[in-house]
Amino acid sequence: MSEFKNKITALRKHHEELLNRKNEPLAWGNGIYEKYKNPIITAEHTPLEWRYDFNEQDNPYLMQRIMMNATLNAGAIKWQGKYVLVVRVEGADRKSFFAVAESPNGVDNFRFWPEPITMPDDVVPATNIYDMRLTAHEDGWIYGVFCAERHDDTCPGDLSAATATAAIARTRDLKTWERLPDLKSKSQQRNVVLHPEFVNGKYAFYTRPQDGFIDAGSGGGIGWALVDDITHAEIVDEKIINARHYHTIMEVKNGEGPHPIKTPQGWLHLAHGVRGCASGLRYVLYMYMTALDDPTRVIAQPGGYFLVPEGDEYIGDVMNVAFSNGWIDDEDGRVFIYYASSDTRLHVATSTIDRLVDYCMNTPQDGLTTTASVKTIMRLIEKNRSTNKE
Ligand code: BGC
Ligand code: BMA
Repeated sequence: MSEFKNKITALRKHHEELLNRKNEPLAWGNGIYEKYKNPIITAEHTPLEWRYDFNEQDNPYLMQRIMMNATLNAGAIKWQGKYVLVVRVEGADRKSFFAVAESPNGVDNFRFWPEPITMPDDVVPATNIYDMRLTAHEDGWIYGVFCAERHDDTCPGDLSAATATAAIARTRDLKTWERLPDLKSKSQQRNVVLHPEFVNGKYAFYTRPQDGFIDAGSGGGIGWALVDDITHAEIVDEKIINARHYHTIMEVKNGEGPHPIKTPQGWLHLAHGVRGCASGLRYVLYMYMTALDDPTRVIAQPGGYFLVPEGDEYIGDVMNVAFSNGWIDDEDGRVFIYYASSDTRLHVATSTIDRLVDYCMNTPQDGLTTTASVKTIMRLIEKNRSTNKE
């Protein structure tokens, strides 16, 4: 065999080993969920056909012709018995695109489908698209709501001026997507999520109004809006359902993660919170619950964060970021939480509906001051004192 062929064989073997690598839960977590030893999808998981030209004449050095930079912020869905992610893949050119990867068990053996998604453009094409939330809606379609980013041409001199808009597409097979007009809104929008059920006969969106491209500013928090016609979606009335507070993990920004999971006790929500610090922004995940009869009424708000970057997770393109826009609630009550670390790679954490509801209902709320936090700790110490006496 030629040297070139040998190189290809070795490359494919190395890639297969990565794809087939077993994952295992880490011991000694917080009891709320298990994190895992390996990330589930990295840029190295992307198919070799996307990156290498395998023609010896054209690529004698067997170079990567197209490099992949990161795999992050995936939408998730259980689909035909498989754990399926619509991954945000980012190339070396900083353009994100969507690609489907599936696993037989949700924690390892993720494999990309052979081709990335070709997402049709809206009337005004976007420069970049990312962070898809998947919703199998009761109307029968699977929707993907994602951020479409364009240069802000009202600032011609500023190359970094941009606008964020919620884009909407739908599919029945995750392969062919029908693009609907972008969500019309008075403000810019990122982190928009479609609720899976009709509410008062209307489509319901979690929103995140923002003053500018980066700044949530007076946007207030996670919003909610009802929409009559998904094919011409427009926010008319928007109310804030999960507000931000001073000196919390979500002082600067927050945003809905994936759509909430329905449980007998209420809707379970996963969201991200952002605070500023000397080293930049810190993105962490938090949870809350809302009432079954009114998904906008918060019934539980555990204080502080739920999941943060740890160890190697801190390091990456955008340091100190844990971000999630996908989870799967399985038939047996298990929950697979897909999160990305530092905008670089994807991980899974596993829990159950029962544990997550317990976490939401029984974790003390944030009292918003040191005095309140110490009181909360003292109450637990007292409780343990009397328990230990029994
Ligand atoms: C990036 C996103 C980021 C956003 C706001 C975009 O250009 O692609 O990952 O969330 O800017 O910082
Ligand atoms: C946000 C998100 C994500 C990203 C995060 C950190 O605004 O929409 O795309 O993970 O910033 O860069």
